[in-house]
Amino acid sequence: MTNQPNKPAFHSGFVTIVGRPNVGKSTLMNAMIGEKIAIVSPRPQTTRNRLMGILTSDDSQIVFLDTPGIHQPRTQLGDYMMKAVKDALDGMDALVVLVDASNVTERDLKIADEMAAQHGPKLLVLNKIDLKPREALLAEMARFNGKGFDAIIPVSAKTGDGLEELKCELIRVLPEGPKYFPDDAITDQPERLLCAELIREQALRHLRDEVPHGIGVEMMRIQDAREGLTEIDATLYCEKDTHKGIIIGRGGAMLREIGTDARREIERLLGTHVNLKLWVKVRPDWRNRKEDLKNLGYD
Ligand SMILES: Nc1nc2c(ncn2[C@@H]2O[C@H](COP(=O)(O)OP(=O)(O)OP(=O)(O)O)[C@@H](O)[C@H]2O)c(=O)[nH]1
Ligand SMILES: [Mg+2]
Repeated sequence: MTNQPNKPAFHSGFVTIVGRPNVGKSTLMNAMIGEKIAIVSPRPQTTRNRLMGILTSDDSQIVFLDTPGIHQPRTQLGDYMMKAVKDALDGMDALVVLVDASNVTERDLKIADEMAAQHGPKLLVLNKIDLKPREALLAEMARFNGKGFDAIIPVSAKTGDGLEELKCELIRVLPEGPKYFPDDAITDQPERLLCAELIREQALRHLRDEVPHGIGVEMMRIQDAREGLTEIDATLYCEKDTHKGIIIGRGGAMLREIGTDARREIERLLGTHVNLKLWVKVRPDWRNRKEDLKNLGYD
């Protein structure tokens, strides 16, 4: 191979994003990639798996790993989620600890302390600065001084403020390395999982109280029916008969709304028309049942 002395070094690596539930980890990853890879909702514990988002430029490839929000698990699903966090910390090249600048808690400080033990470069990123007056931001940033972070970076995943700085900083701390994925790859998630997540996202958006936490989506069938049309059958799991009634709604109105909005999102993803059929099934305590967890991809 010929030497190319003027070619700048290529930097690459895996960047794990961790933090409390709801601080905006998934929103941040989506904003960095410029595509919707992870679903987002105002409810805590939206993300249940380790999700990958790949950002490739001329001189770098940043592979983000979005993770479930760190919490005290109370179900086997919760245990699975916390294991997903642990696994994503294994072998990473850099760590982003994300906090909500408009609501920094003792828990965030504790997570920041715990993460100090991790090897490699660590960035503390304060998200949602669009919600925080500039003057008050400095004081929040100062709370993370002396905890061993290589940088403390304020951003808004919503407005895009600070994201370019974050990208530059990540490229700076990532090692020289190969292009792990092809230029056009943005995630490693299979289509059927992305579709199931888009259905769950609409269920999270439309449902209230404790119902959303007990929702799981099983893809029963996804099939190219003919040119430009995909047929999808999916089952929404819930934990109680009363929840099933709420999900279906009066005369089926709620399930129709969830289905219509999910179909629109899936059509955008697949670029085809979609015929989406949804069923609702009660599976008491599925979040503690191995077989059910496996069917939903949480294994
Ligand atoms: N105002 C504002 N809201 C944001 C920002 N980033 C995320 N949000 C909102 O915060 C909520 C949570 O966002 P998610 O991205 O789902 O948070 P998460 O950390 O992935 O949450 P879990 O998956 O539950 O751990 C959503 O309602 C987002 O729209 C931001 O920069 N500014
Ligand atoms: Mg998330």
